[in-house]
Amino acid sequence: MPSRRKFLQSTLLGSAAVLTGDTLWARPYKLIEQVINEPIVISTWDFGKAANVGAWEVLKKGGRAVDAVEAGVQIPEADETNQSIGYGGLPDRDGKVTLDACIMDEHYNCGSVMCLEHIMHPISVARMVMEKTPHIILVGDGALQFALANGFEKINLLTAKSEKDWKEWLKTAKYEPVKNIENQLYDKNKGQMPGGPNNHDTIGMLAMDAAGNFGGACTTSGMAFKMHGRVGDSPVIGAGLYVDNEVGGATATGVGEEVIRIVGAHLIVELMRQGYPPEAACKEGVERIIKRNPTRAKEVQVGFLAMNKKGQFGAYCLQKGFTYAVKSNKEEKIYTAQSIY
Ligand code: SD4
Repeated sequence: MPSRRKFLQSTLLGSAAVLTGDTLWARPYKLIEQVINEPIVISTWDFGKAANVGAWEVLKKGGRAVDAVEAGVQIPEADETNQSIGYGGLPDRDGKVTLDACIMDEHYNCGSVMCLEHIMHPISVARMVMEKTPHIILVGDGALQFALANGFEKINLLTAKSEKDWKEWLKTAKYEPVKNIENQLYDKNKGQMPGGPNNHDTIGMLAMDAAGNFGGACTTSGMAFKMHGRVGDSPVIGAGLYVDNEVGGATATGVGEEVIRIVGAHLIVELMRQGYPPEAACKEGVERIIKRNPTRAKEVQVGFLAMNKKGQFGAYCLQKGFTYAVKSNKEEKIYTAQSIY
């Protein structure tokens, strides 16, 4: 008599179901089968447009996706007018600018730095952790010592503007992240930051190169005026960023605590593995956050961005206002993500 396992294997083989050990996983969506090798880069927020240009320089020459994302996110890291990433980022409540970043390549290699001070390009330190150490994560002083030992320059990341904003914040010292702009100096009446409307958040970037391989990077100064030592989702592999070269990649922006709880980026990649289109996978991630705490979900912003191996991309967020930038041979565009609220 055929065993139960053999019976299931023979009857379900044609219906895109797989048998793993004794567990049967039925896939409700069509699997991604065709891979189109066209380079493309996508990244969070409207400032992602300039970052994508940096990545495209690598992609258009047939370079690797991981090189492209590193080069791309270095642009906002060095931009002192961007107060949520790298140099010029808003400090923690003690006045220290602490940076978080991570990177992944097409072989599940990953590197991350957390709470790193004094270094302009945390993404490149994360890459060095990935390539030159037996580890994945270095934090705080250990990360700084590693960076300095490898030739990175020690600089002051706190610009006069960010110091002024921090001193202003100290007058009330209220930690109340504002939706879309996790900065307590956002002027709700004017609808903009004191420094202008473009002070958004973290950059998460995903690229597919001409060989069809994926890379991803995520870098941030984290939530403005956070507790010293606080680390968000951005440098946490699987939360702020995940790349699986069989499936695609995902990245997150917004209040990191909510993203970590559901291991957001990994969840979205796994949903795409099951056949969810990128936008549907991102929506499912956002709904998971709502399910956990509907009241909290109304108060904060979280946005997810994802791309699959076909080069299809999509995003979803809790609150209106999350934008993302796309660059490929076909288009260079900023999209507004759909939102729940
Ligand atoms: C963090 N996710 O540190 C980052 C910050 C961010 O929108 O993306 N804010 O939690």
